[in-house]
Amino acid sequence: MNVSREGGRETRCRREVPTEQDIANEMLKKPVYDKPQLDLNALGEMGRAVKLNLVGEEKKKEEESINKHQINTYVSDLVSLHRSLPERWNPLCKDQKYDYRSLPSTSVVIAFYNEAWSTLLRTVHSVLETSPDRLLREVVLVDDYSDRAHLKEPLENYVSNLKKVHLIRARKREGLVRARLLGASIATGDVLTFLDCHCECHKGWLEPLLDRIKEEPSAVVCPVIDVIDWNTFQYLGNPGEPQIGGFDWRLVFTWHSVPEYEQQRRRSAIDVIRSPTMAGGLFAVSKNYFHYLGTYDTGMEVWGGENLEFSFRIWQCGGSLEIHPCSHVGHVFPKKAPYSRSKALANSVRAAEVWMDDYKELYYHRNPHARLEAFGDVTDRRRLRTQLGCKDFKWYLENIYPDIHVPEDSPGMFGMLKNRGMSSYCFDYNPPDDHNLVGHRIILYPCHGMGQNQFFEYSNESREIRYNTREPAGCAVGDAVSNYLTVHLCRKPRQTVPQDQKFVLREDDTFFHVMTQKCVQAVDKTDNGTPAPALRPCSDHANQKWFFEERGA
Ligand code: UD2
Ligand code: MN
Repeated sequence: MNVSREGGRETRCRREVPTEQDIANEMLKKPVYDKPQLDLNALGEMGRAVKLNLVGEEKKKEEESINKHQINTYVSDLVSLHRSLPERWNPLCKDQKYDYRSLPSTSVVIAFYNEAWSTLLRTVHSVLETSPDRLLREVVLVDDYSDRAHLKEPLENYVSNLKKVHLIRARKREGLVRARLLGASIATGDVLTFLDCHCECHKGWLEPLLDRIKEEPSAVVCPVIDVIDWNTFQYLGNPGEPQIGGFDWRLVFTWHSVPEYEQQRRRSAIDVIRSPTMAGGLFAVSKNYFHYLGTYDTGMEVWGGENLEFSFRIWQCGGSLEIHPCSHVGHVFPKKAPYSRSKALANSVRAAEVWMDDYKELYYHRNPHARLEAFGDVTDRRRLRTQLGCKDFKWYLENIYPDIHVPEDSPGMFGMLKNRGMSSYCFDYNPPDDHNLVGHRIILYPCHGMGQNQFFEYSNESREIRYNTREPAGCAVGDAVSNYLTVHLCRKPRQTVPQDQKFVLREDDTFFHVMTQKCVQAVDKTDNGTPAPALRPCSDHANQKWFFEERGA
């Protein structure tokens, strides 16, 4: 440290003189390519939103691009393939020092299907411009049998001019699982790092992942996934603390805040965060460990389910799944799915059949049609589970995901909630989206037998009517003012049931609401015209008699 004297006072000069070690380290950090000079006037630079206010022909072109890719590729094409991003990591991450000489090397594997030119190549350039040359063995691009012209010769020519980038092609549509494995099969690095084909890596994203795997080879480590807006390409980042992954009983992946017990386990704000599940697309894993764990279930087609399957397997078979708060990668979440994902159901069933033991029933109850899905042969995957001596799903729930609400599903007390009077109508709850789960009215809707929004469960013990297909679980509340039923978050385990959530299912099949001393009645003519269950003085009326039915007749 430099010390200078000024008028007798000692002032410490903040700037440290770099040591030889620092200079050597800087050299080791050098990326494969340097980012070109920053042009702050360029569209979307530093992750800013692009707003164009187009009219006429150009507006039409923009709309076409959105219809084609479900991403505004008109805007994406105008943004530099080399743009810089705003800093989104915890400032402490900056001070982390890595021993570059001993970090494992990695291959980045990117499978793509019919991806737009600029989103794909921005991913590639971003990897090359943020990954230390010393650590990156190669980028493997796997074309999963795309049929768009720009991904043929033009792509081949373009990448042939890039250092360390290999392009291989599947001979038929493999789906993301087998496409990724195809890429992994030619990867030479110690660690496999998988990315989706519409990502942008934040400065310093790679080192934390590799450092953690060096320390713990059985850790599978995900970056924090920052959001890139599909329309403006604004780098939105991730508000506040990173979130962890969970799932609900439809086997849909969900995000959650980091639970208290995990905050306490961590030694610092930049320590890894254990996560019950991963979103799926972005993670690093030691190649050896990936093989030990049985890579992926190659019986999974196209899209979906593989992320939960791999998450269960990692934890149940002795590994750990973690999110590193110092590793940030942006991902463009499209407006909606850009291609058919019809195989997702069979993939989820495979995951349930291999890893969930009897808990798979909770899934089937909420998705009766999943029970009928042809999911192929899982003998090999079950054998793998035995060979690796993996723990059971009960252990996983209790130890890795203790916050999930495990439904009781006692016989005759779950399924469609039907009415004797309005006999073709069922309880139905349809929250607008998963971020907006509670506070809406329960309605009556023609019974469809598909589970999901019409799946309810009654607990004899706590006297709650639960809507627990999604996570966190919801409970019916009788509103004393409006007399309608809404859904609120259920109390936490061990907390007492609020009075307005207590419904006694009596011998005569009525639901008696304890707080208002009224009964739940199927009402056809409501204030907004939609039939709904409502609280009315108890009577003998058939519209006050309810029963559960597991599946549509
Ligand atoms: C998420 C994951 C994704 C995957 C999926 C579940 C993130 C950010 N994304 O959905 O990686 O785990 O959940 O399956 O965690 N692809 C192929 N062949 C196909 C279909 C897809 O190569 O038949 C590629 C695709 O071009 C992309 C990657 O696989 O690079 C993932 O597909 P996605 O981006 O459509 O999935 P996403 O992000 O909606
Ligand atoms: Mn994606």
